[in-house]
Amino acid sequence: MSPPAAILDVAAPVNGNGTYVKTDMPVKLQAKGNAASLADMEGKWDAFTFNPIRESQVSRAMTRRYFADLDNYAESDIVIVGAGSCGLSTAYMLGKARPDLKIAIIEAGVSPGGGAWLGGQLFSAMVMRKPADVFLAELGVPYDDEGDFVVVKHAALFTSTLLSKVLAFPNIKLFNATAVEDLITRPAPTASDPHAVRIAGVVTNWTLVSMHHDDQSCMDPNTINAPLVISTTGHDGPFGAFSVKRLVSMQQLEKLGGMRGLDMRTAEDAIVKGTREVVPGLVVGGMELSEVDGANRMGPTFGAMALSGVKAAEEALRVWEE
Ligand code: 48N
Repeated sequence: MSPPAAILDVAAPVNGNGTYVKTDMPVKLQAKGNAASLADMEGKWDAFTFNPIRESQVSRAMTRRYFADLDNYAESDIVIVGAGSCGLSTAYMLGKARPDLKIAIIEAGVSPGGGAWLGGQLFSAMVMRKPADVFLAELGVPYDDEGDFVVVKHAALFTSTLLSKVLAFPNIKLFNATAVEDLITRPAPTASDPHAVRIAGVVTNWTLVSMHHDDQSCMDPNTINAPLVISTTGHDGPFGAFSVKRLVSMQQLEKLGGMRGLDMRTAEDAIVKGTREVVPGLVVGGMELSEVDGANRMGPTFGAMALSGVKAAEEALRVWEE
């Protein structure tokens, strides 16, 4: 079969209702609006070509958006620190409840999701104890019902579904590969503590920069002002329990509670029930909270992360509406 004629530089024919009209003329795949179907590529790869581009267009397409977001979210309504299962669950609940609020998520890792890409060790399935199945149903994540608990066939199915829904909210911006390396504070003296503060935002830097302050000097950070910060930075990893440890080092908390040994039945109730505003302007949820109250850890079960996120969002809106 002779190769089809070179792709003609014509727009794909579109009929009156905007759908592609299939022709036997090989057409260049145009941008959105009159894109040909995938079927039009079948068997025509020899003549296939992408639309033209100049490298600077790619650079500008990325940088214009990123710097517009940095400008827009420099003043955020709520900042969520940590895009693990708790932080993402919090973001989902807030994004759904308050589309009017500007919500910035700061995630130190390049890939958000924290510890929720595997069920435990290197096993894929994710266990959630009831009633956390209600959150899975809200997201439309299928699971096997095992009575008192449910099992998602792969943890990545939960995390990717949750992440995609969070990122789809127009009022939520994820800044990944970006670490919170300090908290913005304002004096908020009380009768018992003249040095008490209110949290008023976060101090950020590229994560790789944050990890090299010991061997490179004067790499100053950026900032995001926000009247409310929700910290869900987990209990492990290079920055684990970040905000709680920073509160201790700035004498806003007396000491770390110290996460206790594994006890699923104790840990999950404690984390969900304990999710709260720990100091004015800072709500702590997920496993970071175990470093406040000394809660047990629960190991490879994630219902508490999801429902701590649900409660963190509720706490945040309570504080917001005070
Ligand atoms: O998944 P994590 O670590 O935290 P959670 O609380 O969302 O979920 C915890 C859960 O995965 C468990 O640990 C399970 C249930 N096991 C319990 C157990 O007993 O072992 O996510 C925290 C996220 C991570 O993605 C970090 O990269 C990020 O927070 N992070 C930060 N992001 C920005 N700035 C920081 N300073 C920072 N610190 C951590």
